[in-house]
Amino acid sequence: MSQRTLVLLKPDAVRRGLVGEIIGRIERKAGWRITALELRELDQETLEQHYGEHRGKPFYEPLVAFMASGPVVALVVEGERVIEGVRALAGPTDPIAAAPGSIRGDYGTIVRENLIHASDSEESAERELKIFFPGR
Ligand SMILES: Nc1nc2c(ncn2[C@@H]2O[C@H](COP(=O)(O)OP(=O)(O)O)[C@@H](O)[C@H]2O)c(=O)[nH]1
Ligand SMILES: [Mg+2]
Repeated sequence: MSQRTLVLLKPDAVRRGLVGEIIGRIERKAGWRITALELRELDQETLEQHYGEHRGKPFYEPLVAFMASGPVVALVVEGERVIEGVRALAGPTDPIAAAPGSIRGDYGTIVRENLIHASDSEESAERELKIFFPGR
């Protein structure tokens, strides 16, 4: 089942020079393709749309501030079961709980600064792709 997913390499990944490392892991999965890629700074409106489900939670405001603290790399990745697959490569939200071998497990320690966003379902992917790559 070929799918499309939205991936964001968060400002910590860009600042720490981990973009190549993380994209390399995605590229090496057989048959997956990067079909869009852009370095960009996210404005407040984009972040409010993207993280709308978390509005009101205690981590929401600092999360939005962090995501606006520097450029991110936004990617569209296509391929077999790529939504589930990139989530598996990323690991769970808390990098300390994430298994070694996953991106968050290998490089993260702080829950907020967990390096990567990846759509969590087909519905989320469709919604998020419209926000970041409208008309694609
Ligand atoms: N500080 C803090 N940040 C959180 C917490 N939960 C989530 N976040 C941040 O908010 C992002 C979005 O949360 P969520 O959608 O639940 O996690 P994800 O889908 O694994 O990225 C996470 O990737 C973290 O950067 C939390 O309990 N504390
Ligand atoms: Mg999420």
